[in-house]
Amino acid sequence: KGSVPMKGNLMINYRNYQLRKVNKNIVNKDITNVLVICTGGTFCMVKTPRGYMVQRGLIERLKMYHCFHDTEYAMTAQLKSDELITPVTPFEKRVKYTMLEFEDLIDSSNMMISDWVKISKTIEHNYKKYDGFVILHGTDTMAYTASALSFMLENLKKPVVVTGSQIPLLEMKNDAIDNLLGSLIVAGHFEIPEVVIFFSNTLMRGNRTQKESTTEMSAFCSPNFKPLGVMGVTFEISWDHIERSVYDGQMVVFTEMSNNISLISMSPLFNLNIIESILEKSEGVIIQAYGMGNIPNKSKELMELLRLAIEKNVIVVILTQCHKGGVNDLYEAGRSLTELGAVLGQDMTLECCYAKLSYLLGKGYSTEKIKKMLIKSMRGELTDIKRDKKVFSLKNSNLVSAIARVIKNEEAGDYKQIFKTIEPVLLNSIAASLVQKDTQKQSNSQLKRVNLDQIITLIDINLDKIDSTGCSPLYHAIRKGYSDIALLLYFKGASVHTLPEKMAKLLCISGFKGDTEKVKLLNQCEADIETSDYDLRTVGHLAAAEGHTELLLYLIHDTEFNFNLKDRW
Ligand code: ASN
Repeated sequence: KGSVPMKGNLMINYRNYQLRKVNKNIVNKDITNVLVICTGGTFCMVKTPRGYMVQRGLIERLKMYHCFHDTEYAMTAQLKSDELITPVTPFEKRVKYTMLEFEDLIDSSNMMISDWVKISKTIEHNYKKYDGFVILHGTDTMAYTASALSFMLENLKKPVVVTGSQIPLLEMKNDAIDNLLGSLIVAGHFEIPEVVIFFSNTLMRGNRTQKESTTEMSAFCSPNFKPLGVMGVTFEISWDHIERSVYDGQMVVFTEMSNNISLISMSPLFNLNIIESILEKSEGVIIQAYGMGNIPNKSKELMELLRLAIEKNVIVVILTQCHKGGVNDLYEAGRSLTELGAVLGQDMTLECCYAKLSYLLGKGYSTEKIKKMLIKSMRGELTDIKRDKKVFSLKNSNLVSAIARVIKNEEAGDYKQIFKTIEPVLLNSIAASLVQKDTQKQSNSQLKRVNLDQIITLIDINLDKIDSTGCSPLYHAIRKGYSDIALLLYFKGASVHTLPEKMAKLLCISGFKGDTEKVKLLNQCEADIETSDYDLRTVGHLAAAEGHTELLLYLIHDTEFNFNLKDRW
């Protein structure tokens, strides 16, 4: 064994490992299937004496462009009349797409709940047949639709890409071609189980977007969340930020959205009579407050109106008028409102807040449940910094400012030592308050899980921090068999990082011992379970050699394990 060129082998293995990891997110087919649902918008408009108006017949227009339809290839491919096929994409595939043009195309300013229902039902109806979906939509209400769909399409596992254009396809110079082509590439290639907007070469989480420009080609922004991808010569996607549903079940569509929601945009000209009637008639009220979430709290009348409304179970959500950032209760002028029972909408966009409230009210949940869900991220729509002050206050803690001071002054190499010192303190504080709060006996691992969950939400830990041995926290949790901690980390977005030789060792020992649970955990957390050791042996080899039937059956039935991998001998 000593003569085996270990390093070389490992490098090859590592390269394969990386490659496989990347490919995991790309649809594994030569021709992928996409459904394009055309709802209208400038994309399919023409100039008329009465201004721009929608016009049907998009499929025939698209057929004129080689980039949208490879006529030569299409002749051999026996396509249906509503099907088109692209030339070979940069990812060496072709995207075959069906064009479903709605009977009544609309300027998206006419978009209503019934249209969202129509779009989502169409997706549900065709869900199994296609790898991804593109929705052609006007830009005016695109951010609303993308936000709404992100909630309505529950348990989504396929990409839904919403796009449109600022200039019609029919005009000589336009942004329609690039936007649709990019969207077809996203929907046809990538396993992004989210509702996204692709516009002006940028891929954004739909419920984080806003239309920011009436005239520029880059009409959309994502003020509080970085784009998920940028298309240049290459297509860079931030895979770590892709939101994935944690449930295994089927995609289901929720359609009972509520429209009993109003907006009060605070201004020094506020009118108590108008505010009173809004509060009286709505189930949910969004207050677009000043700055960090402040309102004119010196007005006793205004505060009394709000207090009464909240008492009557009206859901009051506070957002900011600022273009960036979220709200909090740093100022008394804002805190007076949360003390009455209003909810901080964190860094949600207005469009998304409407959609989320509409969804939660439509579900008919209790006021308490709606308030709880509003501050939690359900589809990656807000930055989830849960600050449960009763359990542990970071704000009031001298400890934290002391740590901050130390970290500022220390060399990077001392971080490890600092973390070693503060970790037990954090754990103990949280554990102590939990025990006080809940005298029921909890199992050790349950306590650990809760603690870790709280620590992760309390402080901004980089979950993928690699230690000096090359491993991430998730790897250590799996190695030690803490399945609850491992799954928690995984669902919070952590990845399994380690050196390939360590991964191979862990897998091979598990194979040797027949430790099915560990292999399952590794697979669940998306580790590459085919990683092999220096003899090119895998968990499959070891499980077979030691006669561990349960593990083998798991590998055969529940994973895509490649049993054709050959070892050196
Ligand atoms: N008014 C158009 C729409 O929203 C604007 C556009 O698509 N650029 O349908």
